[in-house]
Amino acid sequence: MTKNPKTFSLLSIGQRGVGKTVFLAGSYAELNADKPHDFWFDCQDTEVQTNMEKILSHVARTNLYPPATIKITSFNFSLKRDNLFGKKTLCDFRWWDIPGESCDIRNPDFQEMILASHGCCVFINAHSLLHDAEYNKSLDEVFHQVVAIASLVSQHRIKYAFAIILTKCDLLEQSTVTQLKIEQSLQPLISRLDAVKANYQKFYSAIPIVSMEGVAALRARGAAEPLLWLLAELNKHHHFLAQQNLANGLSQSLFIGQVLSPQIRRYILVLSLVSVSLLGIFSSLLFAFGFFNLSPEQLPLKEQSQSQIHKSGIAH
Ligand SMILES: Nc1nc2c(ncn2[C@@H]2O[C@H](COP(=O)(O)OP(=O)(O)O)[C@@H](O)[C@H]2O)c(=O)[nH]1
Ligand SMILES: [Mg+2]
Repeated sequence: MTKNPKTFSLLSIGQRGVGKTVFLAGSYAELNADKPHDFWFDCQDTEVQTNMEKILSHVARTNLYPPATIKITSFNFSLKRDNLFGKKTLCDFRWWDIPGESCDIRNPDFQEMILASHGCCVFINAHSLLHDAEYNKSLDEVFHQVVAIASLVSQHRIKYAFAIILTKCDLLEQSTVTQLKIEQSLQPLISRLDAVKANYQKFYSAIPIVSMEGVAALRARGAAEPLLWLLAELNKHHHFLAQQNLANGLSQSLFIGQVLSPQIRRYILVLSLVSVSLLGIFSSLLFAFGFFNLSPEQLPLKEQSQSQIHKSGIAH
């Protein structure tokens, strides 16, 4: 057993219905499947565990996705690993599923959550991204929030990681053209993340319901990949730093040795968001005039494979 495994807080950003609960249930189902697995999640909270089991049995019974009424608002896990010497806790993590409407940077609770976090899952509905103009408009706000956090992180050299999770990819036709369209739609976010050298990775999530021998289940192959990647990144970077979240990273970089009051920390956060929004408007204009258009050869086609996760910190 590892003494004092690290605890990471993960923020999730994404509107209601984007697929956060299904993603969590899929990740849980994948890592807790019957077959022996290198890693698995242990719930520290019996209520959460009951809800997870409720979701999975709902799928098995009805062949349908869980209703929105089964909510997982906070999820405390331990990531465990089996090796020759027995079971080992690699790290603990706290996940907050924030309702879409609360993901507003003017909301003080949301500001506190951002400041207490070590990493972030950004959920984007891939199907709506390609087929729904209204959804695309609403994504501007999400992009601004993510870029604002990334700018703050980069200005203050705080270790932080973003998993950008494109949900419902099983609803899309699998083709290079589809992938190019996704890449193109995400370009306003990606180019700004690149500009501030953010540590991010894109993941294509597909968690359909499939029936095998008459029993329905979430097909969750690869579902846990984003969480494993995030935790591997955080584990790697926070090796020598005890529990550095965004808030104490800010305090350290701005006022060495001084503790920032919550109001000042929030003020810095809001200030950063406002400046990023202005920049966002400016870059949207550049897009509108075609300055950033990519040719197909410039677009990355392959994303990180599972094997890279094992090469990174967590597999050790
Ligand atoms: N086909 C498909 N549908 C999905 C997937 N993930 C979510 N959905 C659909 O999206 C709905 C909302 O998902 P949910 O996880 O409850 O959204 P949340 O509000 O972000 O927690 C579900 O009821 C499903 O109908 C997926 O991977 N594939
Ligand atoms: Mg939900």
